[in-house]
Amino acid sequence: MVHTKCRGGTYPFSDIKRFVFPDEKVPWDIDFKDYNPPDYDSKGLLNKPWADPPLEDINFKPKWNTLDGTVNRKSHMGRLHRLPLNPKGRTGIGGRGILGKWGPNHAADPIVTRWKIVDGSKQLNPSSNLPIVQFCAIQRKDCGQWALPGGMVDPGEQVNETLQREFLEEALNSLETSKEQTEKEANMIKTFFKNGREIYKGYVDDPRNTDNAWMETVVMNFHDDAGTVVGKFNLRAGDDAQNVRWMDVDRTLDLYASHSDFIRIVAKKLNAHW
Ligand code: RP5
Ligand code: MG
Ligand code: MG
Repeated sequence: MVHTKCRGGTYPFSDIKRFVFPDEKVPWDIDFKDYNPPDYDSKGLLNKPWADPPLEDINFKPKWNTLDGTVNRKSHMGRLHRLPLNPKGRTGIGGRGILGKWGPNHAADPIVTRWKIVDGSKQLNPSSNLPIVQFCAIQRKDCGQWALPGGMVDPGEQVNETLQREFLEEALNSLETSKEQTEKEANMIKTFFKNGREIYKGYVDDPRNTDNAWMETVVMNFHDDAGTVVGKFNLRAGDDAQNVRWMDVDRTLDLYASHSDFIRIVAKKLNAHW
């Protein structure tokens, strides 16, 4: 499948228009002499501790394809070239836009699920006769779209730590909750997140992607089969999330970036309605 969400229209938080071209011109190995995308490297990234310097900075000597200090510059998608090139092809914009790292920007996405229960019984979809699964969805502050409560892997952080931290921040507002309450919830999440299933690892079709910088993620499913653990939590939106709720899963879901594709895999694996 070609990426679509990082093509066309105006680049997020800018007035820069992406170069527009048809699907068949996406792969780099298709000749496209007239390809002339604008370059954009957000000024907001200058001197940010979490962002790379501009590529022209002579002191910037990134080690691609390896763990460069605490920064993971290995792509899940294979080896990078000298100047990192989007592994899925052209996006209509060069530079790194508003993404902090040249090349892969690593994130992690937890899909926390429970069965839809009404009056004590599992709800089946009348057409498929399969049980309806619900997942914990957040509404992003940056674009208003519903999404998974995921986030960037901090330098030196393990992916399983990111999954727990982001869930606590975005779905349980740990940054603005009392220390005692957060400690209690963090401990429960730590135990609950021990049993996860890997759903996906790789490229994300994110609207912030460019020809030289893109999102990658590791997606894990944590399923509360009895609905007695996280399924009972009082969800509270926090950090990059303006809203949080349990959302019914079916094929009409229209989520941020590639998140609906990840949910479809979970629905199939749980033998739930899609
Ligand atoms: C998406 O952006 C990932 O799948 C993840 O959900 C998210 C990470 O970025 P922030 O939420 O930190 O903006 O590509
Ligand atoms: Mg976050
Ligand atoms: Mg986030």
